[in-house]
This record gives sequence, structure tokens and C-alpha cells, in this order.
Amino acid sequence: MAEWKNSACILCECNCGIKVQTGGQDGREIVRIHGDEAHPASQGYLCQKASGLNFYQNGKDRLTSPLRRRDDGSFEAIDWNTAISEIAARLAAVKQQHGGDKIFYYGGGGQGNHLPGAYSTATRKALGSSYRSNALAQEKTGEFWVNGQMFGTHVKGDFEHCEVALFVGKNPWHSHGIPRARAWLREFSKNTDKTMIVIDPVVSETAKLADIHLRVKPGTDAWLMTAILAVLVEEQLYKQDWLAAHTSGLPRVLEALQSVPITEYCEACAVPEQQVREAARVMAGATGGVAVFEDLGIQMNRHSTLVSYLEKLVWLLCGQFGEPGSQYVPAYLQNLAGSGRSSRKSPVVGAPIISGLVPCNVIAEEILSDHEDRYRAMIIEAANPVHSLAGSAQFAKALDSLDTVVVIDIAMTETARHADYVLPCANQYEKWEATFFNFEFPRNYFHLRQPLFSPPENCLTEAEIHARLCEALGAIPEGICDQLNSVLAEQGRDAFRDQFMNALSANRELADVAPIVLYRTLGQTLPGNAALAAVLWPLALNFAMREPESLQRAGFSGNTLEQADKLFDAMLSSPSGFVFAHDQYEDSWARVPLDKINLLIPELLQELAELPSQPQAITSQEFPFVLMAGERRDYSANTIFRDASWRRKDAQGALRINPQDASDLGLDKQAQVRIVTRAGSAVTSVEITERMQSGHVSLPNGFGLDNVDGQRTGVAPNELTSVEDRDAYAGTPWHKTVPARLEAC
Ligand SMILES: Nc1nc2c(c(=O)[nH]1)N[C@H]1C(S)=C(S)[C@@H](COP(=O)(O)OP(=O)(O)OC[C@H]3O[C@@H](n4cnc5c(=O)[nH]c(N)nc54)[C@H](O)[C@@H]3O)O[C@H]1N2
Ligand SMILES: Nc1nc2c(c(=O)[nH]1)N[C@H]1C(S)=C(S)[C@@H](COP(=O)(O)OP(=O)(O)OC[C@H]3O[C@@H](n4cnc5c(=O)[nH]c(N)nc54)[C@H](O)[C@@H]3O)O[C@H]1N2
Ligand code: SF4
Ligand SMILES: [Mo]
Repeated sequence: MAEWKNSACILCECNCGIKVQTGGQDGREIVRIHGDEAHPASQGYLCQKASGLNFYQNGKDRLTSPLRRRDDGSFEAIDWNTAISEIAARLAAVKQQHGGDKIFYYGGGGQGNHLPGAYSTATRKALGSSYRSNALAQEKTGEFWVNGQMFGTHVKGDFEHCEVALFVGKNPWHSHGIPRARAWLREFSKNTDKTMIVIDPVVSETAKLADIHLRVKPGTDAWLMTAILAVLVEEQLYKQDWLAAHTSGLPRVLEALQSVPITEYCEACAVPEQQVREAARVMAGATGGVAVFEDLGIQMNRHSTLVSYLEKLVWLLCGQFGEPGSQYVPAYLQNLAGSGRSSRKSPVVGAPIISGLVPCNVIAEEILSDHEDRYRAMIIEAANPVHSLAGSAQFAKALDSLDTVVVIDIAMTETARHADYVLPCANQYEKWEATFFNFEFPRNYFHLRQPLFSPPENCLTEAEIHARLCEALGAIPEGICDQLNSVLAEQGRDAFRDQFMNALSANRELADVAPIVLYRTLGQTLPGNAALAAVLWPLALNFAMREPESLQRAGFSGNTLEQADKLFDAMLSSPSGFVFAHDQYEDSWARVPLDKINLLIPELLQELAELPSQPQAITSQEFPFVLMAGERRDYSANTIFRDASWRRKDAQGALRINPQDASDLGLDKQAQVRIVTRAGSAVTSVEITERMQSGHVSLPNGFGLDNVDGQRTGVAPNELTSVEDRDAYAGTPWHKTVPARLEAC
């Protein structure tokens, strides 16, 4: 029997632990997959998507050599030395002519791979590149900003222990986002002491399990959330003493909510007032915690930043923070959400840069302007923005207009086709990898995965690519690696740490390229060729300095340096992952850097005050439907699988439509229909289903990839979306409410 090896699923942020057997052709296939019982969060759980992981390992369109674009647009294979030296020279020239800040960096990691992002910081700093973005800036930045204003940190809901669960624009049955989502949903919905509330226009699988489903009209959550808040105020359900003790800004918030015409707002969002009042009462009356999760249904939608704020006000007025089953602040190794602050603006359109990320919807616009500060070059790593960002055609055109585009990926993607250089990577089962998507509480875990296979001959890890780029750019201080290596070899890790710290304080430039220096020194000594784990070493030290007690409770004792060493060693030797933090509920309070939770965000209260009692219509005579462009389904997984045959059902990614609408249009279940939006059109199959309300249609996320063999399956959603359709504050897209019309064909 072949040996079972540990790894993780890389298809969503849960990264469930897996055990696999490898074999098949040349031993390079994943032939069997089980859930890993020893994984601290998933505990053996897997959803149906994981069984397809060999479609990633042996996927279509794999890159096998560095590629350079010819003048006629075709690509030629080149060797690594040529690729690295030409790329370094071209980017250095852009830096010299226009400034390094004109070199934009996009990506850095996906659902399963966050180590590349750590190494790319060195290349960015070596080039002086200061503008960057990734998928978070088309979903989460509005929420990050709200969290930054209210808490000064990031918060999460404690679903494991709550009495009431509220999902707002979130379908965990498909999208997960909480560990063991389906098992959890089933258990929770059966428990008569617990209440699940779902806010969704669709009768999603999650909504079906809900006790209270608020079937909101698409795009009107701002009215619904305001109505819930106004009920809490009108019925005096809010927790006055708790709010007085823990928050600031309450009077202005109460004042704003007192004048809300509840009945009209309920009509505006098409949810019966009685149901809105019931939901408010259930949340206010809970004694065992209310946990809340907002996601793309509102984050990629109208008034998204405002709705994120209102959602947080709902649970704050109910006093739901820092107690079991309420909201908490997780212990983090690396804070993916950043500060939530917006201290800079993007250079051309002046959009707020939140947590360091330029809003995705303005990138193409900034490139295509004639402004002298426009970006001139781009490095894109582990992301497929031509497919995943609003306005695919415009993004592609923007890439084509740049001086130099470098794509670092495992596959020839829609984005790579627009690159000047494409660099082939080892995939996530061919190198050490990890994510920082671990947000559990009170016990949080980390999982560094070992490789299952060696990389194909000509594919390098991102760390190696960035090391070579930094070296070619002359960014690594002369002799430093040799010096550190000899200390490490002769005197060990403690002396190495001292020497490294001294070198850092003596030489500012070393800090910029520290990940590469660690990779080239400490990394080379790690067991199992785990060089990529080198960037975890400073994170372990940082965590030991910030959270010694949490670390101690998780079993890591000693002084700071001892704790850090033990933590780093545990990272390297825990193939199923391990618990690195054991918190207490009051730790959440200690992690809020503000004196009190701040309820008052004046800009958003202003937006609230300006909400009319009837929302502006999304539809028109020309576009009578609202399209949800990018729903999560059984067989969608962003663009991680490039081979459409992994799908066991809904192979084409049908357009979902309500039976009445289908009948009005004369569509039956075999029909093909053309969907037309302001940005483009596409022909699709249909699925006629009561889950959709009349006037609302949906297409799945991640379909419509163009394979190298010329195949395309389903609709590419962002050929139908427009960059202008975005949130007034955070710039996040309105993918969930795209005006559309359907034409029989
Ligand atoms: N199967 C699968 N799982 C995934 C992914 C995947 O591609 N496939 N991707 C992963 C990623 S990157 C992410 S970010 C998460 C996203 O996870 P989710 O946000 O849960 O996914 P979506 O299906 O995009 O949207 C969630 C819900 O929003 C609802 N919605 C649509 N319009 C509105 C509205 O106007 N108001 C409200 N309140 N709700 C609305 C939809 O009906 C849907 O049920 O999923 C992750 N998990
Ligand atoms: N209309 C619409 N658009 C959407 C959404 C929607 O709901 N509607 N959802 C959005 C959301 S929430 C997200 S998160 C984005 C996701 O969109 P992206 O951030 O673009 O990410 P993915 O589609 O996951 O693509 C990941 C890329 O990484 C590559 N890759 C895989 N493994 C490795 C590796 O080990 N190394 C390297 N270097 N590359 C690797 C893959 O080949 C692929 O090209 O899509 C968004 N786009
Ligand atoms: S929930 Fe499903 S897709 Fe997400 S990591 Fe687990 S097995 Fe993979
Ligand atoms: Mo996402």
C-alpha cells in the first residue's frame, strides 16, 4: 500500500487537512484523498470539491518553461537566466525612467498559497514599487476599513459556540468560510435552542436551513439593515449598560436611527416588517451569543461599506463582543486584513488605498489614463485578474498598454496571455506552502504543508524566482549571505539570530530584502528542504513577543526566544497542523487598540441619512433583470481548476432563473439564452428554479476559462461587468447586481 501523506485542500480559505496517496502515471498523481482527522480545524471533514484535487495537480495549461512574448504576440520558450536578466533590466529601466512606484504588483497568493507574497515584498522593495493590490480589494476592503474605524483590528464571529447565527450575503453551504461548514449547518439547524438567520435574495442551501430567512430584494440590504437597527432602537432592545461601558459615539448613532421610517424601509427591501422585527428581537434576546458573517452578497454590492458598518452596529447594539458565541479578535501570525486604515490615495484617480491595497476596479482606469503618474509595468503573481476583476476586456487592454508585464503562475491563464514574460512555478503540492487564513478562537492553528511531489524540471518556487530577481537587481548587500551562513554553520541558530538582528540595525536596505536573505541562509539549513519556511521564523519571533500567554497556554513555554524557537520548530514538524494560540475570551478586548469600541463613522452615518425611503432602481426598460455575476456553487472554485471536466454536475454553469420569468420569456430547461449587459453579452444554458426571485438571475463564479486547446466552458462573468460599477467609498465592485436583459436565441 502506498503511504498516506499529509497536506491540505487549496480550493477555499478553510484549507481542510487532507491525507493523500500518490501514484498513477510517473507517480505524479493524487490517487486517493481522505479528510485528515488530526487537522485541528477540519477534523477529517472535506466537501465534495476536494476529491478533484488531481485536476489541479495535473491540470490543463501547465507552464513548463519561462516564456517571452514575440512581437507578433506569440510566445517563445527561453531559459531562466535570460528571463531573469531581461526582466530585471526592463523593470530597472522603468524604475529609472518613471520611478519604481510605477511598477504595480498584483496578487501574491490565492486560497492555498500565502508564502509567495512574503518573498515578493523583497522584489517590490528592491524596485521601489509601492502600489499593489489583490482580490481582497474587490471584496473585503470596505469591511477592513469599517473594522479599522470601529475596533482598530479585525473581528470574526464565534459560530462554534453561538446561540444565534446570522449570515448576510453568505452561503457557507457552498462557500464554507467556517470549519466543517456543512456538518456545522446541519447540526445547528437541527438544534431547537439555536436560531439561524439568513439574509439573502436567493433560497440558497443555507437559507433553506434557516429559522428566519429575510429574502431581501437584491441590492437593498442597506434599507434592511437600517430597519433592523431602527427596531432595536424603537423597541428599546439595545444593551444600554453594555454600550455605555464599552463603546463611544452611541448618542449620534441613536439619533440617526430614531427617525428611520421602519415600515417604509421594510417595503424598500421587500421584507415583511414582522419578520424584520422578529429577527431583531431574536438577536437582542440571545443570551448565548450572536455570531455574524457578512460576505460577497453584500460586499460586492450597492452601499457595501455602509452595509458592513450597519451589520456591525446590529451586533454591537446587541452587546455581542468578547463573550462566547459572539465576535472575537483572533490571534494572528500574519495579519491579512492589515490596519484597515486608508492613509494614501491611488495616484491617478485618487481612490482610497485601504490596508495598502488599491481598489481593483480603478487599476485599469489608472493605467489607461494619460496621467503622468500612471503605472507603467506590472508583476502579477498567483492571480488571474483578467478573468477575476470587473471589466475583463478593459483590464486586458490595460495590460497590453504597459511597458512590461511579468506573470508568475503555474498555468497559461487569461492573464498570462497578456504578459511580456511568463514565469512557471512549482504548484502548491510541489513545494512547502501555508496560508494565513487561520482565524479560529479560542484555539487557533497553523498548518505548514510539506511537498507531495518534486516540481517539474523547469519550474521554480516563487521564493527562488524572487531571490534571483533581487540578486539580478543588485539588491542583496554584498557578502551578507556568506557571512550569515558561516555564523549559522559554526555557531548555530541563536548566534545567527543575534548576527542577523545586528546586521538589520546596521543596514536599512537589508530589511527590505530580509525574506530573501533568510531564504538563502536559514532556509538552506531547514530539514526536508523546507527553505520556503524561512519567512516563518521572524513571524514566530514576532508572535512570541506579542502573545506570550496565548502561546504558553498552547503549550509553548519559556522566555520569548525559547517560545519563538519552539513555535518555529512546531511549524516545521506538524504535518497535520497544530494549535499555536490558546486564547481566553477577554483577550479580544486586549486586542482592541482603541480605548472603547467606536460606534461613530461620520461619513457612513451621512450616507445612512441620505438613504431615501425608496432605493434607486437597478433595472430599467433596457435591462429589466438583476444579474448576480459570480455565485459559489457545488463545482466552482475561482479559477484554480482549469479543466472543466472536474465538474460532476452543472457542467456549463447554467444561468439560474425563476420559473415565472422563464415562462414569460418562453424558455424551457433545454433553452439557450443570450444575456446582455452594458459591458458585453454571452450565450448560456439555463436552470429554471424557485430559488431565484422574479427579476433575479445568477451565473457562477470561475467559469468561462479559455484553455490552451481552444476550449471554453460556460460564461466568464467579468466579460459582463464594468469597472465603473463600484462602491463610492472602498471602490469594491457591484458584481451581485449587474443590470441585464435576456434574449431568446
Ligand atoms: N464552491 C466555492 N466555494 C468558494 C469559492 C468558489 O469559487 N467556489 N470561492 C471562495 C471565495 S474566494 C470567497 S470570497 C467565498 C465567497 O463566499 P460567498 O460570499 O458565500 O459566495 P457567493 O455565492 O458569491 O455569495 C453569497 C450569497 O450572496 C447572495 N446575494 C446575492 N445578492 C445579494 C444581495 O443583494 N443581498 C444579500 N444579502 N445577499 C445577496 C447570494 O445569493 C449568495 O447566496 O467563497 C469561497 N468558497
Ligand atoms: N464577477 C465576479 N468576479 C469575481 C468574483 C465574483 O463573485 N464575481 N469573486 C472574486 C473573488 S472573491 C476572488 S477571491 C477572486 C479570485 O481571483 P484571483 O485572485 O485572480 O484568484 P484565482 O482565480 O484563485 O486564481 C489563482 C491563480 O493562481 C494560480 N496558481 C495556482 N497555484 C499557484 C502557485 O502555487 N503559484 C502561483 N504563482 N500561481 C498559482 C492559478 O493558476 C490562477 O491563475 O475572483 C473574484 N472575481
Ligand atoms: S471546505 Fe471544501 S473546498 Fe474548502 S478547503 Fe475544505 S474541502 Fe476544500
Ligand atoms: Mo474571495
